[in-house]
Amino acid sequence: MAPDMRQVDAVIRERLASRVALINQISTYIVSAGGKRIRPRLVLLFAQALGFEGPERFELAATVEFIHTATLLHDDVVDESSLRRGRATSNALFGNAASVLVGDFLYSRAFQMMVSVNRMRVLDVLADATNVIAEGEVLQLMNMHDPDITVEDYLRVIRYKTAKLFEASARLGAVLAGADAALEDSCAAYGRALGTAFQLVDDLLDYEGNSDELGKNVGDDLREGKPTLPLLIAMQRGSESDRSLVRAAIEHGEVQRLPDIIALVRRTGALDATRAAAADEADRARRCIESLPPSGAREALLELCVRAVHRSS
Ligand code: GRG
Repeated sequence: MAPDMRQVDAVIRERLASRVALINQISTYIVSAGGKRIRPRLVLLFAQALGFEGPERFELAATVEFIHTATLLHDDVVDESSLRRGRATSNALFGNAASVLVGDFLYSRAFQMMVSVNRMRVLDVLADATNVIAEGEVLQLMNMHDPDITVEDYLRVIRYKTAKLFEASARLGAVLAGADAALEDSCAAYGRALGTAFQLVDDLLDYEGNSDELGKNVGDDLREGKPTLPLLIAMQRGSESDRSLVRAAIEHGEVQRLPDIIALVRRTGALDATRAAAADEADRARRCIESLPPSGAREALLELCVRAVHRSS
């Protein structure tokens, strides 16, 4: 994929340009820090798997990366995060106002780019996706500091805030290739399941991971009182005193209890159970693309299912 990803990077660089110096400075800062570029890969791989080779694939791959980057800029402000992609966050360096506004620039530039592709279905998919992502963030805000949310409530948040953009990216590859509705839906279902697996692992790495490898601070979810699956499972499986510990940590964001909570999510098998849930989602994703014709792109999509579950960054 390397040559294709270079083309995407070229579109990203070209489309970052603004007449306003601070926009160039901040957007280049965050984009040049890299990132895994998973969402653009999904656009390219589905387009390729279904035989589409037009240049619109690069434009849309860059578009979903811009939307992703805009959400990261906004999310780091909302979460008051200080580390992202191994560097100080944009909000830590340039302030909240500049970060939010440059996020707005990237988000609206993404809309200019999707319009340039001149297909109503593309607008439909991305307008819907960005709206759902915003709903996911607001739902998450409503769940903050609430230890009584259900696993279904949690899954709804991650399907909206994370899996939706994976779903849209996969669907766009199919849209470009002119796939029929059933095939488009299978590609989208792959993206949704992969994105869910990806966020489940994100949430377990917040307890199990290493800040250097992850490029962001571990323990941030606990500091914010986010009731993620490892904590929900630890409460289900733990003793009365374990439950009290987790409830208090979620209610008050008690990050000083992080070592105890890490020990607890390990001892109760909550981290293993979260990874098993991610593996189930990855299996679901795999099944969605079984009927695609064999190709290098299909192999790469299958490989992504393995990597989403076993990643450490
Ligand atoms: C601007 C549409 C819009 C919405 C704003 C703040 C917000 C509403 C949404 C945030 C959604 C969000 C950040 C979800 C988490 C997604 C996630 C797992 C991010 C990390 O993705 P990686 O690991 O990042 O792919 P890299 O750095 O590799 O690109």
